[in-house]
Amino acid sequence: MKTLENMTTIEQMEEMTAKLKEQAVKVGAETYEDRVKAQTPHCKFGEDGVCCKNCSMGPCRVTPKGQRGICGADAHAIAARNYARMIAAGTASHSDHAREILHILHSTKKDGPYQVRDEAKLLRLAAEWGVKSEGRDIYDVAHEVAEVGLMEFGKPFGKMLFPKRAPKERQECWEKQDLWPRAIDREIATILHMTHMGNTADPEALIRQGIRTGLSNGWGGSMIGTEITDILFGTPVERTSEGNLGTLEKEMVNLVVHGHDPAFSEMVVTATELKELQDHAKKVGAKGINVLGLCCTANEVAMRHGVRMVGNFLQQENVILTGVCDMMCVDVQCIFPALPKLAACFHTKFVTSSPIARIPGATHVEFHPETALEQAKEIVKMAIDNFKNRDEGKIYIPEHKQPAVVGYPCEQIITKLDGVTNSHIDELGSYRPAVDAIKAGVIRGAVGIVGCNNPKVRPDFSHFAIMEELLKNDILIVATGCAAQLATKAGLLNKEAKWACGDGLRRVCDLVDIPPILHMGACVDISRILLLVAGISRDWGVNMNQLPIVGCAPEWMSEKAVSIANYVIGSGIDVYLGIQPQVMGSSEMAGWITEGTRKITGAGFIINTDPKELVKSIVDGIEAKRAAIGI
Ligand code: SF4
Ligand code: MSK
Repeated sequence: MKTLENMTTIEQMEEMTAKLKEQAVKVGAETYEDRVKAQTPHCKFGEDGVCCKNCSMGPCRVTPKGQRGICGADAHAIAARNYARMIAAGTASHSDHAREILHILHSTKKDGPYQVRDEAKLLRLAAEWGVKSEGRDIYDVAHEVAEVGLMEFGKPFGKMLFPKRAPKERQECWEKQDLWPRAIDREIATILHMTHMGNTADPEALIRQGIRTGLSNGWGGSMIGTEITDILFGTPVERTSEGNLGTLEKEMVNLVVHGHDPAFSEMVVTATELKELQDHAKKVGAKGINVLGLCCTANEVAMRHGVRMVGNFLQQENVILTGVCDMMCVDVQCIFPALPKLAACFHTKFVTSSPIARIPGATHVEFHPETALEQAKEIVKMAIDNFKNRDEGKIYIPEHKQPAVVGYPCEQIITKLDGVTNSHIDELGSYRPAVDAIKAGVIRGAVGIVGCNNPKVRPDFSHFAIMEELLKNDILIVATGCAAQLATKAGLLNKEAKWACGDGLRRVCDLVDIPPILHMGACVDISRILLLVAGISRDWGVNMNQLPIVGCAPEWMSEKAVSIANYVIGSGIDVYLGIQPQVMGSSEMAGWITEGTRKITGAGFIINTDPKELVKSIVDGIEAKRAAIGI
């Protein structure tokens, strides 16, 4: 069995970053570390959430001398409004990504650039949404399913469909508390309306609308994004990959796809496999084309193709600093606007592909579904042609890379459990073996570790410290986003990593043949975690808010994360945060997010910026939940 020595430590990752920083200094390039210094200390008003510029009488900020803005809004109203707007923006981002994917489904045709790959999933969704499929062409069904999905954004009457997938108790909570989302765009617009000057100043009302909007993301936009992506590109299955900067190859054309929406990156991956382009790469002197993923696009293409994952959020600049990134092609979200300027210090071609993420200095190739494959071919050719422009004097590729096993959507988890005891009792399958293991205490519980990196804490350190401690305590981890990628980089996302587990979890990993951290995908795939917890609740007969299962975002940074955190607590699952939300200038808001929401949904935030203390509170929280249900 491999041991600690086989993994890549945080210190080794930091050494790698320091060497790449030397590259930056050599070429006179600025990196995020320089900008962090320039921005430190952060504005205290912003950090506390007590500045407002919602109208031009302001900006107003709460100070000992001025306790209210010009309109009379106090710290509580201002912090609550700012927080709600973060939820609206996060929900819009995830959900608009889903809307684009629905349009792709609507454009599918036999022999078209996009086709239906998972027909069974499409037919299940059609049945769930009341779309007739018998005797119909699969593409007619796909188009009608896409139309129903698109209506989830703006239907004028009724309420959203996917929340019906939740257990009965959760649905009753949402009904009773008036949290059942009506339509995604409507919930977002309601927040913007409520927070316009001269409207809501009551934190409770904003907290409630924030949760409802979050739910329209988790049990709406994100879930739609995940389902439709599976229908279009296939539901992922367990497969191997690799991760970290050592996956860049000196002798190959390195093409990095970065962002979130897999529609274009899927086509880029397809194009790199074409013989004509492989031959072209050889003609320019390369051994082939090495396509790699960054951030959540990496998770998407790794899960479906085994494409290697070059890094997570705070590694995006490092990739260019190696001097061997021939092209970085981005879609949407989490892309530093600093990248084109950095790319210009090297030979890297930086290409944007979406009207949603336009960045000065980039080459813009606007992606259209009808011509996607042709455009992808053009992009890959551009990357190949850039291979010759590398500057030998600017190359440094860190050696670190780790093998990983990825691709555990709910369906794959059930299949793995079926391998132990045949528990496939109905079409949905069952999590009973997992429930039995938790009940018996072999596994104490489970934690979904998700989210970004944030330079406010030592990058990746919190993820790692928390993962290491949870595994030791026999707590299974499911991971998505950049947290999953830290696990990849460290070497925790492979089956040999069972050395890191306590005896109980190690036995389960052996028996089920899984790594101790299950890679469930990208940020939108946190919706898979919701369905996993809902399924366990159904099979166990214990409410979601009583299960020894919690969420954790140790290094979160984005507005999407605030939306996610709200749909997770809206689903009755506690969320442990390693970064403070920007509301602490209001004692009322601090109380609402940690305690107040418990009266509404049965869950809240636990915040601690010290990873050691945070993980202790997670373990204690799981044990307290076990005790409360008598196990
Ligand atoms: Fe100031 Fe009120 Fe305008 Fe905000 S809405 S900027 S607190 S006057
Ligand atoms: S990419 S949202 S930095 S997880 Fe999804 Fe990573 Fe956070 Fe972006």
